[in-house]
Amino acid sequence: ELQFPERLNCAAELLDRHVQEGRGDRLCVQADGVRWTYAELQENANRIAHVLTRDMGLVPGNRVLLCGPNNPMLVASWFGVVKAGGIAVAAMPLLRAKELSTIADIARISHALCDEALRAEVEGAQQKSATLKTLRFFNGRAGAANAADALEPLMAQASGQFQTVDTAATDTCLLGFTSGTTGVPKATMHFHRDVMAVCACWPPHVLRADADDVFIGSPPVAFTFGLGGQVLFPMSIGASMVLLEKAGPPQLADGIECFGATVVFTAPTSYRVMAQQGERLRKTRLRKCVSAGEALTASTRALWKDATGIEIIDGIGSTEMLHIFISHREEEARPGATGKAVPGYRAKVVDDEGRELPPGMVGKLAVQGPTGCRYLNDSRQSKYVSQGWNLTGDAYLMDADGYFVYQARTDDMIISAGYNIAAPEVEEALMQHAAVAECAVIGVADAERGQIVKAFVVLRAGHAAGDAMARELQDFVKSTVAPYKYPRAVQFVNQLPRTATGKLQRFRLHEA
Ligand code: 3SK
Repeated sequence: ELQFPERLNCAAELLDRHVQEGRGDRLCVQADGVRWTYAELQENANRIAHVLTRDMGLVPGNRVLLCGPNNPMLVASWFGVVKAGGIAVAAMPLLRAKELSTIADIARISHALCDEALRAEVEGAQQKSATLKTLRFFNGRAGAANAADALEPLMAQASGQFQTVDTAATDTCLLGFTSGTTGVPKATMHFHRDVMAVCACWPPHVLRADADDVFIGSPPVAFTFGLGGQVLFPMSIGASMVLLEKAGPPQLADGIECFGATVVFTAPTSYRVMAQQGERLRKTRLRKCVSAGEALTASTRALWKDATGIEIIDGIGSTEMLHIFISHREEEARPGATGKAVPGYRAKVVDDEGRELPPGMVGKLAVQGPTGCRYLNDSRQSKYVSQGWNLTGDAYLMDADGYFVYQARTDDMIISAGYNIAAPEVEEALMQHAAVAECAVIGVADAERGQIVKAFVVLRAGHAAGDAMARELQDFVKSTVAPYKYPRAVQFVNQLPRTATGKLQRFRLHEA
């Protein structure tokens, strides 16, 4: 059982503590043209905290929109807000004005610190929002840097010393928005103590990085996978982070090499593409590779291991739980399984009534631990938390050794003529075909079978869509998995609908 003092500010723990304990000159943040020590990040965060309280009228408990690609000023702003006792609400950098104003109104956001690159969308959001009033922009180039609402000139007039606000361990410090795979965004509240709890569970027990590690990754800091993996976890051990504004597979591979990164956080899709650069990556300092955000198939795990020699550390987390709750150490990897409950968490598979199912049976994943779902004013809370357990929306089975094996999202289980068919299993089968670049499988209504399996397929260059290819893929699936699972309908598409975090939006395929 984790114990935290009643008074706790996670920014004091993750940032101030290093400076106070003599580690201020250790490298903390790297990005293109930037190298900040812990003391420099603290000084920037302190100046921002002054601007927020002195110039922008922030009082503890106010919610602050943070908007920008992953860069040092975004991270300094996050710490500035939390040091000032505010609540950080980081938004995905690709969101448009309408989506930002929805978030602002759901979370009653009053202030915003945003990258100049996103000015138009943020100003558009302010016009639509009932609550968002006070904006400042950072990273303005040339003329914009002198604008009246530019952050840096105000920071230059502020002290680099700031007494971090004394907060309760149970005060909210961040609101994480779910990425909207189902449409309407939900805000999840997390306390200072939750931030420290996720730093105390998965990183020391599973990741086992050390202070000399250099963390890098692709998820935006606005996604709690990215916030934890690229900011909170390195800082909890005095290690350093590399922030990439663009982190597609080519930039991520370049970043790993150029910055000497040793720990990477990204999603399976990115590992599949980067595997083509295995020879080059074998010559870098990379030693730990974490995958989450979508299910890691056994074939992607094997592809990466063959290419780089590194066993991926798989995991599943959720914005509701803040970070990863099922995972495994690299030496305990079991291809096809996500792993076991992370120390500190408990997990089980339950039926529709919440009764625990025996090993081998597919049901709903239920999780309990030091973090959990607290939706802000949302009736969906009672759907996510039932009998004290968080129901993540994933269908899993637990094997006899306690490994959890992903089946599908609970809404991705296709029931066709009485057969339970997990969409990801059919996707994995299709992905083995040389012509398939990407695919997604859903169930669609069918008068005869209740539902049939339908595949949306993006073909690799050089392969032609058409009936002959559809038949070839159907026969191929029949030859690799139980024939009843084959896609009776195949639609060829140019791309699949994904959220800004790269998650497949299946509900949009149902509309296609
Ligand atoms: O597995 C995920 O998608 C996830 C979501 C939020 C935070 C962390 C993780 C790994």
